[in-house]
Amino acid sequence: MSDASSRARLESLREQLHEHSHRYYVLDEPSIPDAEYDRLFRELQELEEQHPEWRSDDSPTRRVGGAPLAAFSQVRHETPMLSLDNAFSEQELRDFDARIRGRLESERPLGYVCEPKLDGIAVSLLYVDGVLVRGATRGDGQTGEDISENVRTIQSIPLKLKGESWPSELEVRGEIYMPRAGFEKLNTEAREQGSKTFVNPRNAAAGSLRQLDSRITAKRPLEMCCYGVAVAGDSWFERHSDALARLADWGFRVNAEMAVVEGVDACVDYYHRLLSRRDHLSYDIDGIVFKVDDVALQQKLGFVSRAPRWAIAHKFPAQEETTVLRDVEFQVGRTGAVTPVAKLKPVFVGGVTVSNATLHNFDEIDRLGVKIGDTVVVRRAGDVIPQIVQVVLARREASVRDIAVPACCPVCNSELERAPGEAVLRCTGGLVCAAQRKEAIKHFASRKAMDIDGLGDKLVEQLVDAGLIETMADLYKLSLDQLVELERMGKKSAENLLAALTASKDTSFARFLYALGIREVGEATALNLAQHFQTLDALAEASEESLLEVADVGPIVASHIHSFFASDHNREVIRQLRDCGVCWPEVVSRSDTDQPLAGQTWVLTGNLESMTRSQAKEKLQTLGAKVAGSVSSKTDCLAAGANAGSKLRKAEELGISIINEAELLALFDREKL
Ligand code: 5U1
Repeated sequence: MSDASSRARLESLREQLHEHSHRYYVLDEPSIPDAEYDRLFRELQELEEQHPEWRSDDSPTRRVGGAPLAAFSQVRHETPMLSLDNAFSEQELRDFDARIRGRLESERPLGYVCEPKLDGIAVSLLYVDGVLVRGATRGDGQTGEDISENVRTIQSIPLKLKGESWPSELEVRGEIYMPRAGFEKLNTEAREQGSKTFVNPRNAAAGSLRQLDSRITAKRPLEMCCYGVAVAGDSWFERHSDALARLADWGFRVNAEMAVVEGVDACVDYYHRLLSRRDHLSYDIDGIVFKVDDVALQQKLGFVSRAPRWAIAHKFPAQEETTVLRDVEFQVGRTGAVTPVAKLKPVFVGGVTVSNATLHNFDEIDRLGVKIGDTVVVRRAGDVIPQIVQVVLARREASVRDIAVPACCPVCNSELERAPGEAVLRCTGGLVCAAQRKEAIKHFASRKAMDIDGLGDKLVEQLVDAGLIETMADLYKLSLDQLVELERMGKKSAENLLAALTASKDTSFARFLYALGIREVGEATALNLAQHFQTLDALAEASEESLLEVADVGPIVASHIHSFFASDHNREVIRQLRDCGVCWPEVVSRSDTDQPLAGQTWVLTGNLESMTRSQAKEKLQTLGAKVAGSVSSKTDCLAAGANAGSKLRKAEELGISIINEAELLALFDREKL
């Protein structure tokens, strides 16, 4: 290739990769497979290696990070990075609105932009002639640190602006944050490797940005959401909401929850709406920022000290609080894992009162260095169970005592063992251990397993404690006379339970396998095993080698499955279950090419009359579909039952295919499911 055509190819590759990154990381709408992206990326890397003179700071190859720096240099912010005043109650928010309307001598309700306040690190990005030239931390608002190398590695930050018309010098402000899922994954890996965990996503984001080696930052799941611009000279925007819309046009991620409202009552409504959804967002927020939308009014209002008069952050209840660790109890799970559970002085955190928190395992206790009597920081965010994330050593008193590792199972006194390389202590009692029996039966009865309506955790404990059941098979031998003897059990409830037990006997092979509670066999693996072996006998006789042929099954899972079926006790329980009438239809074999929905993502919503949602999910999975919980541009089809709500509306907005229950049933019929 001539130099001219190599150069043209290089420019084209850069353009294509910028476009695909934007689609993938900002719009969540990838248009090519990952493998194709990787191929283009490698081609660009090779061209840049052949022509080092063509390397450039705005090339997508810069996202992998570069040589470590000795130190960060200081950056002076031309326009200071302001902070925000806070409102801690609805009244304080109303006072803010009344105050500024008074200053503006306005009787009419003001237009506000409402934005979630992300719990991350505030940064400023400088673009000159559309190219990112500098990224800086907020620092003290006047001077920050130059973290350009690190921000370049964050895929949702454009290295070049999209479109044509932007100010020749543009400063963009926003928050760099770590989504919760990425944070949990990072901490799980750190725990497995015995390295230090981060206290919360904000600290993880800060720690990742503070790296002098940008190759480390490049491996961290960071994102940026933009909330403002600073442009010298002419006024570019009449409204803050226009600025946000332009930022999106130029390729930045702005928060999808952003809304423009009129008046303080609407702000209060927005606050409550988002507070109720806080746990379901994929990132931490610590409140809502309300900003006067009209830029001319913002200018009239001006600033007081270092905060604008035209904006306020209405804070949410804290997700971290301090409390006292009163004691530690040990819970034995279904697989015998002994989990230390912190008993806390009750504390209001993340919107609920928390009195228990997980300590994960004994390595975690060592890592935290926590003792009974310590003051600790508890975090509760999202769907994750409350955790102790830090000890407040400054408040440690002389009376604290060590947490003793139990010498034997706290429930059945069997020996405890620790497998090489595992942080978890396990009870060796197997089904001798009442705790393991109870947990195994709870799992067996649960919704995604045998779905035994009315058989909740408390009732399982009651049945085991009363000596009425020892194994899951015993459930199907219960009589009305036995049940009505139980405390708080009336005749009607007992009859309902017996009917639910009978109904649960008609199941699917995959559900039954999942219900057995074999270690590491989740729903998806159970489905793969059922498809692969088709019969229980074939699976029970399978060698570890043949188990490895199943998708998702590695050596550890294969060994768990093999030893499960090697146990006489387990075989006997399965025999009894089948004798009691547990059965399933024959499994129809489907090769990958035989899966009509392979590669598709489906979402189920609304009430289905002819089957439960989890039955529908299983059938869709059998046909090769991935079944997701929410509608996005990646959804291929929404199956909507009666009374479908927001998911149906979103699918309609996005122009996604929608089918009703009758059409779903027709699909299953056609596919003989
Ligand atoms: N969403 C959002 N967060 N946040 C933080 N907007 C926003 N605006 C800020 C800050 C500090 O400051 C401007 C109002 C100056």
